[in-house]
Amino acid sequence: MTGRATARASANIALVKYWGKRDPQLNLPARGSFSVTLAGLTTTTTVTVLGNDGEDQFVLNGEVADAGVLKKAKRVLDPLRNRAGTRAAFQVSSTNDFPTGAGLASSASGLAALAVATAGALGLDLDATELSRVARVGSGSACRSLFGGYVEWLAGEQADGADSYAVPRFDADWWDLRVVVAVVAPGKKAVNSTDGMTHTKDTSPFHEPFLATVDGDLIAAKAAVEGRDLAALGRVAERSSLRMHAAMQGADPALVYLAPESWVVITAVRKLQAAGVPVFFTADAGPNIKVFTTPDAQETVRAALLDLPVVRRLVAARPGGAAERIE
Ligand code: 2P0
Repeated sequence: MTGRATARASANIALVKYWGKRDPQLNLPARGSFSVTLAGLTTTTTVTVLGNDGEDQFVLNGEVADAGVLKKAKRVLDPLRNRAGTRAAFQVSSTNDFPTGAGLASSASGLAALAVATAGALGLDLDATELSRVARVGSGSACRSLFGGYVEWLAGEQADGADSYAVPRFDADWWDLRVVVAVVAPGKKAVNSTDGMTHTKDTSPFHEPFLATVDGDLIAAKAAVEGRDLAALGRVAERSSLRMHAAMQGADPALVYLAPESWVVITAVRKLQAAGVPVFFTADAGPNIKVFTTPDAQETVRAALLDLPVVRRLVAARPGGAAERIE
């Protein structure tokens, strides 16, 4: 059996955060989450089915990938190999066009592109929902990158994960928001998300209270996007992010992803809000701050952020499309 396919997928940023699993093996989340897929920040992946049963090879950005990357990739490759009824090894070549160190998770776009390309190379005819389930096992947030625009990941209840996949709620052009990532501290994060979630669940007395807020935030966030209400979406996104960080910081030992520089940016965003500028922030498992605004206010927001000595650079993004096979 031989075959080859190339796919492309974009990163996403959660407006209602995923932080906690009901099943770490299958990446089944404790609650749902809601994100926007970003145009431009993409991973392009080519998968070739090798005609033997040797080892999988994975080249990431032109270099042989480390064991951690291969381990995550196998969580996508192995189930698809089984479904196709083959023992053939894969050669994978994956390239991120991300600005490095922007704190935009490449695992989401990476595992989503890998799922689409591998299914294509094997000749498996899987729809986007099925590919979303497959990508989820590689990295939870990757299931959201199968779709464009504003996307909800359903937590589901079933033990096998059949009902835990992403659903597109609004197209990218429903609401033309702008995203400005304020890069304050490039570099690899100290604790990866998988370990951070486990540690938070095991030791933070604030984890359950955080989870208890998620279902209500999902309803509020979808209503805000439906009404194109930036102030309402900002309220949900900011509280979801800060409550997630409160849960992390309640872990023992504490998990602190935000830096002093992060708070300088957050304070500047609050100042803009007080001056009537339509803008809000969110932060993930790292110190960089993602700032959302409107096309009209984008220049005002960019100028204010560039004025801050802690900001090393800005990365611009906007809502984008679904993962797709390109070859
Ligand atoms: C999110 N994050 O909703 C949250 C907010 C980071 C903070 O999803 O263990 O790389 O592979 O399922 O998907 C990052 O976690 O973790 C993430 P795994 P993943 O975007």
